[in-house]
Amino acid sequence: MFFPGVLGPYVSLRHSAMENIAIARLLDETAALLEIDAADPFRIRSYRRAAEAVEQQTTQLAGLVASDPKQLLAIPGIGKGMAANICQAVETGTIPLRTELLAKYKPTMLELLRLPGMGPKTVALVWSALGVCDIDALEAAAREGRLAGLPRMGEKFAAKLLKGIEDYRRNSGRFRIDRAQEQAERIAALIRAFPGIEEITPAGSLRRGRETVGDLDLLVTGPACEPEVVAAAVEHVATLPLIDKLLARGQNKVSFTLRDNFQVDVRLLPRASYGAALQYFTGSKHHNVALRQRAIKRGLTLSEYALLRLEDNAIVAAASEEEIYRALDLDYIPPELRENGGEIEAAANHTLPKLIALSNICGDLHMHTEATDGRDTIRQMAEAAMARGLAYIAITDHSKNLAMTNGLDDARALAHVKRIREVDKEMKGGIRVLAGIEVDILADGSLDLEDSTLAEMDIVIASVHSHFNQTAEEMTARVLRALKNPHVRILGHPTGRKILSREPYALNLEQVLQAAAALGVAVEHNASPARADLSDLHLRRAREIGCRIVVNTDAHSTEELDQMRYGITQLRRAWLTAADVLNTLPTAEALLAQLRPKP
Ligand code: DGT
Ligand code: CA
Ligand code: CA
Ligand code: ZN
Repeated sequence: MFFPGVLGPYVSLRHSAMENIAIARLLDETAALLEIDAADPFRIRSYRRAAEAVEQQTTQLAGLVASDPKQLLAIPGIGKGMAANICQAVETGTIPLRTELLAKYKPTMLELLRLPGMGPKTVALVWSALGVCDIDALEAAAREGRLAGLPRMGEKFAAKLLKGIEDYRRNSGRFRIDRAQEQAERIAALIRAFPGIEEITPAGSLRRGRETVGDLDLLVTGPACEPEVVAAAVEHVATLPLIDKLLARGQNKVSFTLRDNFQVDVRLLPRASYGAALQYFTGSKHHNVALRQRAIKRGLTLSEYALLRLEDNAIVAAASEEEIYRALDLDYIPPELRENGGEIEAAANHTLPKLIALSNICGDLHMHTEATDGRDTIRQMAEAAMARGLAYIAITDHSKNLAMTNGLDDARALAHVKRIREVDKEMKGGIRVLAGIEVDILADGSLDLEDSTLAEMDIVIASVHSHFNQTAEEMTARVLRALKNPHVRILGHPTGRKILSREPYALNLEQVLQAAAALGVAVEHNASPARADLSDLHLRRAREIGCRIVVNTDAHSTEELDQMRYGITQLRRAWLTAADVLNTLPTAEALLAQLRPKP
């Protein structure tokens, strides 16, 4: 059974031609092979984007290819070249570029790029020298000492790689919050096509703002409770075009996976019990256990359907979370706090903090431009930040030690400051553009640029980008030495971790935070979902110690300025308020006055 207007007449093609999901898989595989081939990132992205656009289509593209291929161009993200690729895919079962690249590489090699120390060149090398093309084979080669014969792949490299493989395996099956968020938005857009849907809300770990998400829980509600309508809605969800494998399908629940094995659980609920369901499925499990115990003490029982009175099963609250918390004599607890970390006690005592919100942020002090590894110009970054309502930004490109980013030497850094000051004038007060630098902390803790250069900057962020293998003593001494340089005003991404791909470097963070607080150096929370550096616990500790805290996007393009939202989520998980974060101050002057004074 299917519904006219939802799946339309193309359903019949499913048996005779290539499905959208298969076309998407070919495009995505081509993107993977291009990545191994170290191709232009924009080209790689165009294939990825095309794959996403294709799998999102509700009409089967094979039909269009047969009848009117020009219509492919109407799909956002599909240009002439991509349309030709889609036609080839439908007609021949492959894409010429993919075939060409498959002569050199295997798609499984993409996974190897996720491991520490494995760039495209190294991946290509272990393939050509040892025939290694997947993680199991690479692990065996490292264990058996077979990597030792290859350049720059000695014992130390093998040990680090084996540790990296272990971390990777432990993390696999989890997805970064930004990926989960993007998938949630795409799926919600498709579900919304069904008439009568009112709300689609992510629950679970995504709603709580965890750094990674195991599976996506989506709650869907509408006014109708008639069984036929619910059944039709379930059918709509169970036949969404981007479903790879349908795992389960019940009366009001559909579970499936996407192409990358990401699992999605969709639950359809009547409006009357939406609040109870949202509360239940947002979790966390530990928060819910504690909440249920509180209910029982009050003669109530809490389930995913309602908060009921035990004695007569009368409904006390069900439609909204607010009324459920209120009925339990609690202030409303924001999802980010629901980890059973003292939030229930605080809600009972009316001492929950007023958490920071995105709208409190007035500035962003860490971003890159085309001068180094960013994509856009100073002017474009300034305009984009202004459009997002910011009052000030700092342009902070890399220094020369990061050669692969085309980092700035002293002369280029000074010329860059000049250009930043020009753009600041061009913006005519619409937004303040501060001159800054993200200067590398070298292996010995000295900085990568002359003090006289740093003296020209409004904002100096010092960051570690190399020699991650130092011992905790070396690394701690290194960072402490950098903080002592009086020009340093912010410590960038303090632990160096990358979510799901790189552990923090060995570092006595407690000592570093203490020193930063004493010296008046602000510590950054890096909002990039790839970093989320500091963690929520570290941020709580930083506040306790009395560190000044800033939250920055580290944007490498105008769009990445939107990453601020993930940073705010993390700050909220750390119980921080607007007053705890410096770049909530309304003007650049107010902010600069709170940073370590310039020497
Ligand atoms: P994840 O998916 O590993 O990132 O973490 P969550 O928190 O999204 O966990 P998930 O998807 O297993 O379940 C979503 C929420 O549903 C969870 O936070 C609390 C609630 N829940 C699910 N199963 C149970 C259960 O067996 N007991 C309790 N108390 N709550 C549950
Ligand atoms: Ca989940
Ligand atoms: Ca789940
Ligand atoms: Zn950095």
